[in-house]
Amino acid sequence: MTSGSSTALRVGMVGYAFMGAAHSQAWRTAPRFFDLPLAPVMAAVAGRDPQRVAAAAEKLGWESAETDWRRLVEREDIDLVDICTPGHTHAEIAVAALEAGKHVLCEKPLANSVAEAERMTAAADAAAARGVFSMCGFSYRRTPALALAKRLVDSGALGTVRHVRAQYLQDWLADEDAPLTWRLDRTKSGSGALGDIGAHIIDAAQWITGQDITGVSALLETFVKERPVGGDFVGLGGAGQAGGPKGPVTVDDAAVFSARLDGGAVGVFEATRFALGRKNAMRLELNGSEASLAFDFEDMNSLWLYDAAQEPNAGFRKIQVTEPAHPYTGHWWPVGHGLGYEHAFTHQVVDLVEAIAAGKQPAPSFADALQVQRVLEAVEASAADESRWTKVEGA
Ligand code: SOE
Repeated sequence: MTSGSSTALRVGMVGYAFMGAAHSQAWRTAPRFFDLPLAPVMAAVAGRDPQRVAAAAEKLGWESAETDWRRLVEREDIDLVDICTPGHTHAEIAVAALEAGKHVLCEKPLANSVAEAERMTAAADAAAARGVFSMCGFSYRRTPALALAKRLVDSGALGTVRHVRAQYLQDWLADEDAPLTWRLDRTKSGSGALGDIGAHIIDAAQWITGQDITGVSALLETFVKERPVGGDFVGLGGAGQAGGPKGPVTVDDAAVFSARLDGGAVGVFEATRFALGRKNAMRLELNGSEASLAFDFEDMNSLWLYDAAQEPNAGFRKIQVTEPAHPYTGHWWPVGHGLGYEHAFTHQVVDLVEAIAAGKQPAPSFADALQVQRVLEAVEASAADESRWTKVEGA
């Protein structure tokens, strides 16, 4: 289905804000550091505002701009649609793109409800049977230290995993005057900290342990119930107009839950954008019968390992995940120079392009992301009645 050069993969991206910039960087950089079997071409970016999308195309390096995502889906020269828009638009764009024969990369969380995610998964499964593939952008899977953690767990180094301790802590909403952006509007984002960053730790925990969450006991809290409408939008929050009009926050500010996993592990999960001083502390600690692992994204080039047999008295050992033997790192800078936030997005593109070229389903599939969506929904159901243990649908 590729047009133009036989090895080209022509990409159309929808949305060009924070995630759009991260994905643009990935599409541009991946072929410069990795030998890819198909050559990504940054063919078009779509957004509603003509001036802003044209400026974004220029700045981020896209060949053309469209003011309606439907044009990307219709364009015969587009092979893959990359969805970087708020959650409420994912299902419609993804299903239309897959039905039009385009591969799809869709930002997380996959959708705003299980029903939407099921529809997307059905479209993805039907498309995969025709050689058209889809992936959900749980980018942290491609952080070298977490990919190494997965490798270690798969090798049996931890033995049986018994405890999962997962946190995702940020602080960009701690200012009560931060403006009411789409991430605080349930009709657009689906949920708050839970879906935005909790989804990442749910996916990481399930993927690394190979165990699915089967039930949860949860609570959600919204600390700041109203926020300024308008104001200077900077980064993810920025300064709202104190004293000006306010609107309701309709999502959670913090999500906390305990969980059972189907391999026998128990888990504790916490997601908040109110943890002052924590900028992007995506943390995971696993305790197995033979060893423990610990990771904190704020020190993302390190993975901590405690092996009970080898180092009973030495405590945790730091693995500097910057060596050529480690996942992805050998393609970058000489030993020890380290990587950053954006590299996981580049690795995501690499893995996606390789899977498409090989005619294989990339991971995480929409079905994997649907399982995360089911956990999100179970957390909300449990939190609605805090005393209730809630089984994850299908578990
Ligand atoms: C905001 O909390 C955010 O940008 C998330 O939406 C991303 O998925 C995460 O990678 C960084 O934080």
